[in-house]
Amino acid sequence: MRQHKLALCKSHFLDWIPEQAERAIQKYRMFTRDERVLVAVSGGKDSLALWDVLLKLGYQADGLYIGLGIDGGIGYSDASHEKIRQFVAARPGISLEVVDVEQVYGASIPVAAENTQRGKGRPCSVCGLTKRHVMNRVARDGGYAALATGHNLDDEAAVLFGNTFNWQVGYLARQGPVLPASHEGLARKVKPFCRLYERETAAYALLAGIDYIYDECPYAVGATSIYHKEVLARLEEERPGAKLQFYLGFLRAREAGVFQTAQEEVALLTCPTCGQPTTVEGQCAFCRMWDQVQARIGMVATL
Ligand code: Q46
Ligand code: ZN
Repeated sequence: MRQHKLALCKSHFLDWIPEQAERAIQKYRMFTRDERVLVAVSGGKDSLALWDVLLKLGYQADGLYIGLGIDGGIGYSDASHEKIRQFVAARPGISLEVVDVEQVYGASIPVAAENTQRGKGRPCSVCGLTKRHVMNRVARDGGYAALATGHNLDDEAAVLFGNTFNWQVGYLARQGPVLPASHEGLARKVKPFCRLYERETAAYALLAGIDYIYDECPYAVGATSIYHKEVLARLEEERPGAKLQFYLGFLRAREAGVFQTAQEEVALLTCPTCGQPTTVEGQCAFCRMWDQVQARIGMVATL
């Protein structure tokens, strides 16, 4: 790990990653051992490594898998789900909740995207909105204090780069390792791996014997975040530690209140249908979108 001028053997590395995660959990006050944490798992290395680490550290961590119904020619969702099943089977006693979007809402993500304005040929917006809603709902209904995602430093630095490049000060004000609960009953959102490089979480998964899906979601191809990651990788190549410095420097500036003026208080209302927060009067974006999808699909079915 050139950025830390540190080289570890397998057994020390397997201790070092949980130590780093523990330090982040403590430093940013993410959750305690008395609280229940819901880990959103996708079948990829980061989220499965995170779940493994939290269990090893003795946290009360349950998993949530959201079946998106994405095939993309590689059976992406089925393959991801299979990796998670294997992970759970190898750890008796752990708990996983599965929400299949098609079963619950009547259409897979790609089909929903084709049937709404929001999709416009790319399902990511529909997908993001749906995942956020489901994660909030399961965390709220299950009484979880925190919702943990496997975002790593590369993810966070890429988002930060995008937000800075476009001077999205409102987003900058909200970006961080912990997003406090914005609404009654909602869980805070936390990212215990936010200071770990992607290659470190990948190495951890490999060394810990965690089998994960190597393929990215087929719809991720061409995303601007991937382009931003490439730009940052070039910086990192020449200056080891550049990404970490960029992100930690931002967190310090944020802590010092640099973005405080941008933190305008948006009045949050409650969606009358699902009870989740929304900034608009009436139904939230999630409920409006799925009403539209279900109406369209229903129309097609009756033709
Ligand atoms: S899963 Fe969903 Fe991502 Fe696939 S459809 Fe797009 S948003 S790329 S994290
Ligand atoms: Zn709603």
